[in-house]
Amino acid sequence: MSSISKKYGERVENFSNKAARELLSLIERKKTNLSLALDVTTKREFLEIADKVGPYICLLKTHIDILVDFDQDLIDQLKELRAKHDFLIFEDRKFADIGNTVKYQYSKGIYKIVEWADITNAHPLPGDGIVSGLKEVGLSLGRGLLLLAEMSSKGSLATGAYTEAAIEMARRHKDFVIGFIAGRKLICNDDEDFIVMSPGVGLDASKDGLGQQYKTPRSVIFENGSDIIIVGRGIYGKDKDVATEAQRYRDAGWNAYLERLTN
Ligand code: BMP
Repeated sequence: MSSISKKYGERVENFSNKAARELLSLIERKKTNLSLALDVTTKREFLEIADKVGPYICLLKTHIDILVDFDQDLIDQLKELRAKHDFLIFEDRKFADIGNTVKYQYSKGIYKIVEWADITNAHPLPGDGIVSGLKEVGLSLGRGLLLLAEMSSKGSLATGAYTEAAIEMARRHKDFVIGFIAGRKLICNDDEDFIVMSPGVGLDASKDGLGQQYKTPRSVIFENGSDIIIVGRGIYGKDKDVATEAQRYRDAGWNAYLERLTN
């Protein structure tokens, strides 16, 4: 049976990677395929929103380098929220350099991403070395990697042969590459499984002023067969009650998945 008609929990056995197994189990147990893209720039806002939205998400997606007052205490508190609300952490670092460099960017510097992020991502652009470099530091800690096979922004060059090459790269590193950033299910074979996460999801807007393009949760999960919706400003935009909006996206994402299972 293709993963498209399987329950999240039934797919755990398709993965050897610890982060992938934990994520699929968590989605099944918590009944949410919503990931929050928490793009705010102060520690106070970051922790406040994470605490309010935590109950409704499977994955908290960070851009740790946009925080103006980043410190180790932020990471300690983020880990506490991770345990309190039962979610995993995805640092959307979009690595894009040679293997030797990304290895250090992943594990050293100020952020030491590999120490706290269950999942991170990379552009396949530099070739297989980028995956090998990240794998050297991440795999033994049980981390997982997503490849950016497509992007949600207008005019993205990640299409066609590039997307196909990203799929082939993932196949060569199945122990560490757990899936893709893409707008749709990319592989529908019965015998291989990758987790697809889709950004560019919104219920109220179709675009922002800077090239972002939005689809609805139903279009992404039910029509396109993706697994996780990534939502940012749709949840914490101006005048929004973040917990109410998070529940709205959680319900929309989960109902679209249930609709897919029964069709
Ligand atoms: P928003 O829902 O506010 O548009 O945020 C989308 C988030 O997903 C941002 O953090 C952005 O960096 C990320 N993202 C994206 O929008 N498109 C992509 O193709 C890949 C991304 O990581």
